[in-house]
Amino acid sequence: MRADYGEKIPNNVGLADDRRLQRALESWQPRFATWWAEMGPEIPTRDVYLRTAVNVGREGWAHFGHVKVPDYRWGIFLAERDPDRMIGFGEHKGEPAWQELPGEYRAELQRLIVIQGDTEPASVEQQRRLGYTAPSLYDLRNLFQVNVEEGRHLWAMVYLLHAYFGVEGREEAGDLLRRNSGSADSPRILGAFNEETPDWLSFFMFTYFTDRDGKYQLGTLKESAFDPLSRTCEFMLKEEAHHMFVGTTGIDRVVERTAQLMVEHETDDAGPHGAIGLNQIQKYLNFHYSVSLDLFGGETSTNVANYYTAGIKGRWQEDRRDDDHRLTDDAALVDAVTGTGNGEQSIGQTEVAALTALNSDLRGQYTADCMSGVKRWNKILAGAGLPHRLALPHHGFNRHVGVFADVHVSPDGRVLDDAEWEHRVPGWLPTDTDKAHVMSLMRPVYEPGKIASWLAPPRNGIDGKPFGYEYVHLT
Ligand code: BYC
Repeated sequence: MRADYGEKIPNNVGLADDRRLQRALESWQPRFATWWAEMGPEIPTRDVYLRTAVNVGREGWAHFGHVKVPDYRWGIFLAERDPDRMIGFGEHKGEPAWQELPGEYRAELQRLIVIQGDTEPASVEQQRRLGYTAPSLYDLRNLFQVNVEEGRHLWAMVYLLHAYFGVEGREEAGDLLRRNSGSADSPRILGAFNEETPDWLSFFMFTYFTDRDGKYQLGTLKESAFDPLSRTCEFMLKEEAHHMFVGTTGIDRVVERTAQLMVEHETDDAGPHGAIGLNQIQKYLNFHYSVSLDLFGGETSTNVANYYTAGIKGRWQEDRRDDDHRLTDDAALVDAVTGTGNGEQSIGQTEVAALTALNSDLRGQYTADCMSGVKRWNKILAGAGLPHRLALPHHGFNRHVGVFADVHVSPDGRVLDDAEWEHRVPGWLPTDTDKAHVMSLMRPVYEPGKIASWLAPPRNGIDGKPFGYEYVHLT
């Protein structure tokens, strides 16, 4: 279906032909606008050079231009429908994908869509003050880009709730704007989305590690038998790639600058020279990776087994898996913490039904992907002639969900007692001193072509424009 851009809500779902749905979404629209004004990016701008999704086809789906941010055209776009699409896994494998909501899975689908929807505005809330400390106009523009697209992803989930879940869906859509990140009374659903993103190192880590959880979760929902959800997630993944690019290249640039100053000053600690110490980068990495691992849920989960069997949440790249795509007779190994005779605990593995191990399966795919970033950053360090290296901590480190929630695990994978953990943790997670140092570097640089001291400029600008382009006009 062609994109209708003349509508109040740009869409390619034929909204003009469904007056009830159109009215419902048009009544949600001003609430979104109010939320954006109150909880979205705080820094006032005249306009920002933004990408706007205008279509879903291969021949080009986005338009770039300076936009007044409150006038951004948040639209509803689903990837094109494949009329022959079949369900790829679970007990309905081989049946045609569902175009309508199946009554028996209504509650589960609603829950998954609400959890997904809840993360999108949460991240905007977490990042709302970052504009005041942007290290360059290029970075400020990227922040706005990420924020407006998270807003569009919220629209994507709100569309599904309104279109398929009746009164309950409309209520849930309202609640997505009522809950707020970090709120004591009505926090966001998942832990990582109630953490602060107070500085740009945290922002780059968040877009690298937490947005990457988004990539993997959306990848599993793209496999869903519920075709509207699948098509929605497929298109969201397209936008998501830029968010992770911001994280990957952001951390590249921080590491590059730190390495440069370490070499220049022949020191292990570039902190006193206007950069972020490598040790501090490692601690921020440890924090964001471990918090993001919690987003995969428990190592074993009956929820995930039920989702898979029902056909509503698949595996990452389901069609590339060489098995029966039902998994009813399969086993898998998952992490387990076991006690030894002398009261000590160690980390091992235990065999469980493969269906219940799917959170672990997805987490494993995610970790392998995260490793590629670490390799990149280590190449930068090696290229600078430095022997130092960054590393992912053990997946049991600093966990609050799953089998590791009740034990302390060191970054190298040893179970520690409380006393050793307390003693060692300041060396592994950002301390108040580390945070204060990073914050002290967060001074805004709004002059086109200029960049803050603590990171290198990007290799390329956006949409073929140079780094020095006026991506943002502040008021
Ligand atoms: N915090 O059976 P389990 C993104 C709860 S990010 C708090 O293991 P399950 C984005 C769980 O709800 C991607 N609670 O859980 C990134 C359950 O509660 P009940 C977001 C948690 O269901 C950046 C209980 O603990 N999308 O898009 O197998 C910027 C037992 O857990 C947490 C999705 O997550 C937690 N971290 O797996 C913007 C996809 N983890 O049932 C956007 C949709 C678990 O006992 N969600 N619990 O009351 C899901 O697929 C699953 O719900 C989860 C959890 C993977 C999150």
